[in-house]
This record gives sequence, C-alpha cells and structure tokens, in this order.
Amino acid sequence: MNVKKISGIAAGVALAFGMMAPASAVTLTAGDLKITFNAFDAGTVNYGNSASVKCTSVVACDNVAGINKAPNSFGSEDTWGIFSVQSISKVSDGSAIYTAGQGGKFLTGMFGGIMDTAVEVAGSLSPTTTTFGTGGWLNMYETTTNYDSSFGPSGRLGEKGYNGITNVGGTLALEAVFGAGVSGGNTEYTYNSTFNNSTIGGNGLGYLDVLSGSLYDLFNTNSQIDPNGNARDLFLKTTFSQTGASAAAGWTVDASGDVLGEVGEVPEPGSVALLGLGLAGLATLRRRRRA
Ligand SMILES: [Ca+2]
Ligand SMILES: [Ca+2]
Repeated sequence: MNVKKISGIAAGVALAFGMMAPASAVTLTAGDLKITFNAFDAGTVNYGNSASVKCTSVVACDNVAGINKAPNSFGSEDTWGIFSVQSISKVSDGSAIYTAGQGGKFLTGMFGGIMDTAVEVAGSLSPTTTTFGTGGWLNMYETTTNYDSSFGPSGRLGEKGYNGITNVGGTLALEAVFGAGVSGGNTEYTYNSTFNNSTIGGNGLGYLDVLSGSLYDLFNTNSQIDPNGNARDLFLKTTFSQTGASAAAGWTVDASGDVLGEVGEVPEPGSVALLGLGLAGLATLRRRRRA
C-alpha cells in the first residue's frame, strides 16, 4: 500500500465546477490582511513507514527508494500546484476586501519549485512523515475566469504555466518566493510539512517574499517574522487531505489555507466601497494613499 504524502500548499476546489469543497484550508497572512485560498497539490509521496531519517539533501531525497515522485514535476521539485483565492479579508475586524469573482475578477495562480531536502518518518502504529524543503515560488494572476482543477497535473504548461491560469490573458498580481528560515535553528529550509502516512492529511507552512506584480505594494509588508528572525512579507499556512475530487483529477492532495501579511495601513474606505472597486481599484487606492 502506497503511503501518500502531501507537502502541499493547498487543495482547493472550484465550486463553480461542481466539486466538493475541501475540508482543509490554506491561509496567507500579511499583517492585517488574510488571503484564504483553495489549492490542488502534486507532491512526492511514499518515503516509507519505517521510522528513520530518510534523507538530508536534495539529491539523497530524490534517490530514496520507493518514492512516488510528484506528477509532472520539474527537476528535483517535490511540491507544486495551483490555487484560487477565495477571499481577502482584514484580520483586525474580519471584514471582506475581496471575494472570488467579485467584479468579474479572479485571483488564481501556481506554486512550485519546493524540493524535499530533509525527510524524516516517525512512529510505528501510525507513521507520520515530516519534510523540510528548499526553494519554492508562487505566482498569482488576476484573470476573468476561475481555475479548473480537473485538468489535474497534466494541465501544467511548462514549469510556471498552467492551462486556464497563465494562458488566458491575465495580469501578474503577485510574484513571490519562499524565504529560507521556516524552521527554528535551521536557516536553510523554506517549507515544512507533516502528514499522516495513511490518511495523507497534514499541514505545512512557509514564509514568502514578494518580488513584483500589481499587488506588490500592498503585500510587500516585511511584517512576518520567521523563526530565524527574518522579516518576510507573507506567512503561508495550509492543511491538506485527499478528497475524491483531487484524486480523480490525479492530484496528490487538495488543501486550502491562508496567507497572511501585514499591511502598513489598512485600505479604506472600508470593505463595502472596496467591493465595488475590485482589486485593481484596491491597488490603485493604496498607491494614492501612499503618495
Ligand atoms: Ca526531490
Ligand atoms: Ca519584502
């Protein structure tokens, strides 16, 4: 019986496509902003059920006997996937700034490039796998259509492309990379996930730095301090599991989660007005207020 893993960022669901919503969740925190999204994740699994350290380098992890390499992965990559932002809200009062489809706009994207660099299996009755990764990127696009996860891993178009996300004429909203330092005392790792070998349910976390995109100013907050003291822009937290929808499409798992990032000043005049502005308006508003 194959042990499945997910070091995924998320798994989501496109309700518009008639799929069941995932039980898991992904959040990105950026100061007072929280991005909640759904995602589907392709991940390398099956490091075995015997309790031990399995590997402590990218090459050694690639060569662990019996693993199931993430489908359609590039190079030593072990985690990649797609996501759709469900909402952006303010942490301070829970008010909504954006919800999927608002103003005819969707925020979808891809993440990938996370390479398992240290993997350990613990326990015997119910083994769990913990992975520490290096590398990793996340690109978010503003489009006029939601993603379609039913393409599965085969919907990937090159390393940083996906059918229905990057080939539909959208604009780059956010380009980000995972920053090293997610694990206290270990300065090199960018992503950490733990999952139960039999249920493939688990969670992961990482910190990201934004590089560019139309929402760069909004999320370049340097507000999320990782366990090694680095000031990152976004904190990613995900829980994941496998659902019928993800399995049917060939994904390893689906997840949802939040991304958090501090925003120096909360956009005003508040959620109601912003709902009408849409995201482009939101970014414009921020630039104006900064000026
Ligand atoms: Ca690998
Ligand atoms: Ca920054």
